[in-house]
Amino acid sequence: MFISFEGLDGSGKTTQIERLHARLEAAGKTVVRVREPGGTAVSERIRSLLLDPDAPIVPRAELLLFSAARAQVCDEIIRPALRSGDVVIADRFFDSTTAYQGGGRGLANPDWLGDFHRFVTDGLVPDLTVYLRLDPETALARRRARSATDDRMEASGQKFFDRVAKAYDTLAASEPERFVVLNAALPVEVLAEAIWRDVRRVDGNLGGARR
Ligand code: T5A
Repeated sequence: MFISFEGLDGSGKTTQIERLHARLEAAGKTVVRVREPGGTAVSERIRSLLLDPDAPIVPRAELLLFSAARAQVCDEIIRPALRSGDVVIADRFFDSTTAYQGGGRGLANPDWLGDFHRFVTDGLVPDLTVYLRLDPETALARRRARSATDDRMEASGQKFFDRVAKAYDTLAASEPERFVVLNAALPVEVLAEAIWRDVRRVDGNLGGARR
């Protein structure tokens, strides 16, 4: 089973992934976690470039770099883990590129990006995508509470994040079978319960009802 988490910076993905990871392991599953960009030696190097506030990157190069990091983690980590029967949890996947580069940077329409993502991932699509929906102001406040400095993406400005949030909403509405949309302002444990219910619904072996 392949589960991805999506949402604005600071929406609570890491917090929820940690909880889901623990629950899945307690249920006897082997869990492989990846973060995007990252997860392999090459992808982590690309991550350093992409987040460095002192290295300007033009939007087309940005889209290609995020996608290059993804192609590597797909072949090196995600696909082998799925073949072994492990559960893979990804902190972001191609929906981030659609929302941030497609919506935020205004680079490409979703049709073009859909074909491009299929090429990059060689057809790999998450079974379930948890979208933690949070308004951009609250997301910013959470980031500020954690750190006073921005990485290169976080320094893109609030209008950028407004466009990203809008793109996520459009994306989630266009694929209601794959996306679960949750209000990320709810308490951590309430969200964790809701995510666990959805994961069990998709994976009948965990004791939930399949949809
Ligand atoms: N990017 C990425 C692209 O532009 N294109 C792409 O294709 C890809 C893959 C990655 C950056 O790259 C961009 C998106 C990003 O800008 P990153 O460092 O990996 O950068 O950043 P994020 O994935 O956004 O991770 P963050 O750590 O910033 O945010 P999280 O993981 O969503 O949030 P989390 O869990 O760390 O929580 C943030 C704070 O909120 C609190 C937590 O305690 C923490 O302090 N919190 C809550 N508070 C109240 N209520 C809740 N329910 C809470 N849940 C968490």
